Amino acid sequence: MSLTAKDKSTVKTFWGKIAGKTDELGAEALGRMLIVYPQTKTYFSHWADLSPSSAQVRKHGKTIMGAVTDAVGKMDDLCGGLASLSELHASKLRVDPANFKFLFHCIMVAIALYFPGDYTPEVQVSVEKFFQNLAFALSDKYR
Ligand code: HNI
Repeated sequence: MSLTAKDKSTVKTFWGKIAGKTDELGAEALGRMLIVYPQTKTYFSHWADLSPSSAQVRKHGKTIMGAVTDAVGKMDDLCGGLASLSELHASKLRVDPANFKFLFHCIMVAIALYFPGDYTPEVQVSVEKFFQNLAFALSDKYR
């Protein structure tokens, strides 16, 4: 399902609202993913501590949300814009793309917890479509 002009503007406006909190949202989301979907821990077995308060988890959560924010600016060509990140996850990190939706689910839970008033059903529809397109783009180089 491709993003309409309305979806793009809704996501951009919403991202503007949450801009000051994206580091925290990323940390919350990654910490949750590692607990709620424990099979995802295998990819981070080289880290000393996988608990939500761990410095590595918090730092990487921030990195991931930084990449998501970057993707908000690339909504007109997500596959092109995320090609090298997709290549990295496919060839080097070898992350099963099924895991992308687990992380996106946790990011949405974090957003709903931190921004209950702003995360209306209308915003959720567009954000979910954006994440579906993002997961598709991140899976593009798996071949
Ligand atoms: Ni992901 C590294 C972005 C989902 C496992 N990941 C990165 C980096 C970015 C990134 C950015 C840093 C790249 C670099 O060093 O150049 N990852 C994203 C995004 C998503 C995502 C935008 C989707 C929302 N990654 C996932 C998922 C897993 C995952 C779902 C596994 C369950 N990523 C990794 C691992 C690394 C990684 C492992 C390397 C981490 C490290 O530091 O060792």
